[in-house]
Amino acid sequence: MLAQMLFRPNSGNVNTLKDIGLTLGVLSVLLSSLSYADQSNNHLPPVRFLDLTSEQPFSHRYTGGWEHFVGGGVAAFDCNNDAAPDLYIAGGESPAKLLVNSGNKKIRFDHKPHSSTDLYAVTGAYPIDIDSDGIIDLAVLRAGENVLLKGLGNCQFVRANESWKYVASDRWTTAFSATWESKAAGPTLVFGNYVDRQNEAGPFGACDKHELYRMQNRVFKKPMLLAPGFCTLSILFSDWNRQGKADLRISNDRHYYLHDGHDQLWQMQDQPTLYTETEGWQTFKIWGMGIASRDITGDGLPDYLLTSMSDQKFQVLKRGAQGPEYKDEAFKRGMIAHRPYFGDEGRPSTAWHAQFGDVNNDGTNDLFIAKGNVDQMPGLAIKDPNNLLLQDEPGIFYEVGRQAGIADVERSRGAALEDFNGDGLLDLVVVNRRAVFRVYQNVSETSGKWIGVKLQQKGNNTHAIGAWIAVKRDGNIQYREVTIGGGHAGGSLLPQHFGLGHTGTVQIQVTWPDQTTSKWQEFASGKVWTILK
Ligand SMILES: [Ca+2]
Ligand SMILES: [Ca+2]
Ligand SMILES: [Ca+2]
Ligand SMILES: [Ca+2]
Repeated sequence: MLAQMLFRPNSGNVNTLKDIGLTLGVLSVLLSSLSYADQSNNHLPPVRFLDLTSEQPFSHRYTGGWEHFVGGGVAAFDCNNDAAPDLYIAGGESPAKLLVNSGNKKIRFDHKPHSSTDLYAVTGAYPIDIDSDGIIDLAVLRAGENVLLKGLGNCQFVRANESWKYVASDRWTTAFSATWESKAAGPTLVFGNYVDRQNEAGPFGACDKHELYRMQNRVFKKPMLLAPGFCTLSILFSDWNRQGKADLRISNDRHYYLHDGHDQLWQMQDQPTLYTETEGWQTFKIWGMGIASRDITGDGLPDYLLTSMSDQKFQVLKRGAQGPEYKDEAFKRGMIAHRPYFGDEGRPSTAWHAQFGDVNNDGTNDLFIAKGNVDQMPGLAIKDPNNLLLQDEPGIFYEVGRQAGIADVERSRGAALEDFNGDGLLDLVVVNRRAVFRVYQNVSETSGKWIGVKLQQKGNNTHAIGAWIAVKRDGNIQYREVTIGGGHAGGSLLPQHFGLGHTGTVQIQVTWPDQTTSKWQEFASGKVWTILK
């Protein structure tokens, strides 16, 4: 099956640091001696965001004690089918909020209160059409019982734990991902859990197990436990080697697993098993907080940005690897983002949600990273600005957060980088712990073109999760896997946005979850297209 991994040659990038074999510790020391101040790069097009927080008719904070030091996710999706993305935001000890997009050219959200959605103890949420009726539902993660909300249309939801026979536990859930293991079945859901709240010897060394739910006859069977758990804050089903099915990547927080844990990759089968070092999976320990996935290297395989304290990791599959053998390219690509790029005495950063997207529509993916202290950890930056890393042509990223106007220094957690006003420019919302939820409109004056792609298929898996979209322009192809999961405690289920530079017409090919491949078809830029299977 790994024969498929012989992909296009343009992944033949120079290997610098990985060949030197630097350890993380040595790398950190090396980095601290480098200047990491404003790396302004004049030849990149200017990117500017307008902070519209004070103009919103609501205010929201993610609050609470130590069970809400983590979490604070946001789900972005369209709950009333008007093509304007709506939001569901975690509140911790404050109620979660459903926000309906009521803006026009200017972004605006209105809180839609309802007892089914104004839930307490919510850490995050992910949009997913669980029952394949074409209306998006929500998986709501909580410190305590998780809740599945069935979408009824017109932004109305009803609790569906009982009707779908989803038997939730009392665990502290902080991560979620979903895949369709076959077209015939419903979704497979995995809830990633953090510290075991019932373990009196905890919290250190007391990581909880994860729960995997499969469907049969349109209801969920009793969950299978995935163990050992190592205190995860992000999980993602992703087809890492294009074998035609997703495996489950788990990023774990070494702060609580202490010595025995590491990041994990579960091979999905009836009884999932962990990939081992003999199969190529090189274990490593980070303060794993979030996962952002995208093909940055252009080889048609997903790369993974893992957020952490101090250095981020950027995992790229080794060329010719016979298993899940990754090298780290965060340093050489400028994605380390290990400490604040201004202020705060240079203490290390704490990074949470991360998301790739082309904020200037020049045809290359850029990267947003939410930053913020856990609460009062003195060894880490207290005023920790969020990052916006612009990608230059050779796959190198430059910090422009401050110039772009998104350098909030509050304790940021979840975020969504999506086009909230339909003008083709990716906007940004950010959930902050003990500080106000931020809404930013992208007002960059860029001439770059864009296209939106929405996949739709009949039967189960209406949003074609697991599909790959290829967008070709000027001989260059961008590849995109459609997934549910990753981020930090929240994700989007919206049309896929592609920046196109100056190209007005592109060709698109879809590899559907059943691995059938569509013909290349031509599409005009400047709008969202729905591609049906
Ligand atoms: Ca809407
Ligand atoms: Ca549904
Ligand atoms: Ca870009
Ligand atoms: Ca926009």
